[in-house]
Amino acid sequence: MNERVATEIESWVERIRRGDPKAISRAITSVENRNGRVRELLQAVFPHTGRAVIIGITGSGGAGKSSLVDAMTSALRKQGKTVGVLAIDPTSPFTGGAILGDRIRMQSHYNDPGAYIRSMATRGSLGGLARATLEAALVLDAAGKDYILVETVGVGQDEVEIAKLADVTLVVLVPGLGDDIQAFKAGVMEIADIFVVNKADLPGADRVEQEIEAALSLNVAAQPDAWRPPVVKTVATRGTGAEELLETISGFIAFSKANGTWDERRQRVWRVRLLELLRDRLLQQVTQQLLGDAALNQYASSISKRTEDPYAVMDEILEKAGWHGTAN
Ligand SMILES: Nc1nc2c(ncn2[C@@H]2O[C@H](COP(=O)(O)OP(=O)(O)OP(=O)(O)O)[C@@H](O)[C@H]2O)c(=O)[nH]1
Ligand SMILES: [Mg+2]
Repeated sequence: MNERVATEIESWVERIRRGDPKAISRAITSVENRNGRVRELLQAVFPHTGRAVIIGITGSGGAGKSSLVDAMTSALRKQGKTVGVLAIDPTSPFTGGAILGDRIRMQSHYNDPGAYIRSMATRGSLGGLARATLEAALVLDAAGKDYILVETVGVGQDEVEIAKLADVTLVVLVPGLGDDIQAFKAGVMEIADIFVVNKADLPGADRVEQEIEAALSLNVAAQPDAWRPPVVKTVATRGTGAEELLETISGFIAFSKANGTWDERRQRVWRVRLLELLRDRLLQQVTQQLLGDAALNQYASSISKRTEDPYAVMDEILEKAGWHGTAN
């Protein structure tokens, strides 16, 4: 990195750390698009991170996640805490960044410098969303946000990956889900630290709570001293239950810090990310240095014609790259 770039990065990080929304936005856009000096930026940002609490909020479409995020933000701001919100939108990969539509429901916080709100998408690359979310959270962490609220829709693989990044994961359910709760169960039970039954003003909230409790008691695998996810009822549109939810979250944080799972979880996140970085870097090196497009096509062609086998090709490529170990 030359001196000019280093100075640029330095002042960019400076502005991020002061909480400058423009600098934050530009950083998150770089993260989404993998453009600019994103690697250098993240490296410079990293020493200033590790303090924020990341809260993941997931649940089916329309469950009231955004309303809940809004209510939680209000309650946190009342406590003097700063908040960063990332609304992850895996369904529309091309809306990237700028859209702060109705889905976010954060109108009341737009002019509050203590709350930064952003919707996020990645262009094209499937599975890149978890990485981008983690990196955007790093930016907000460096910007001094006390809490980072990450909203994701549904329980697909991408969402589960994102939920696993969070220090605390809330799963939002609503009355009237009926059989959906069954379908929901499998993917959700393992990631939920706290269940939120939102729309508790509608009939059937108690039933959802009972169903969750029933499902939890079936979870025989749970250790006796493990955290049992509590159920908190909310009416997000009125802010009802938001304070209780924050207290429950604090309780979970204290519990998992005391029994070590807090650190374990963060360690797991970085283990996964480190392997990804390594894989990306190694692949990039190999493809850039000795496996250009033409060579790759050549290999693929001879493999498909059965003049070479793919395993021998692997060995050949690795040998050229200077790795002589035998693969399994
Ligand atoms: N009755 C009632 N309606 C609610 C409550 N919370 C949210 N809603 C309504 O439910 C609808 C969806 O709310 P959102 O907060 O956008 O839900 P969401 O889960 O973020 O939706 P997506 O992001 O589209 O998945 C809106 O019309 C809200 O006004 C609640 O506690 N009670
Ligand atoms: Mg929403």
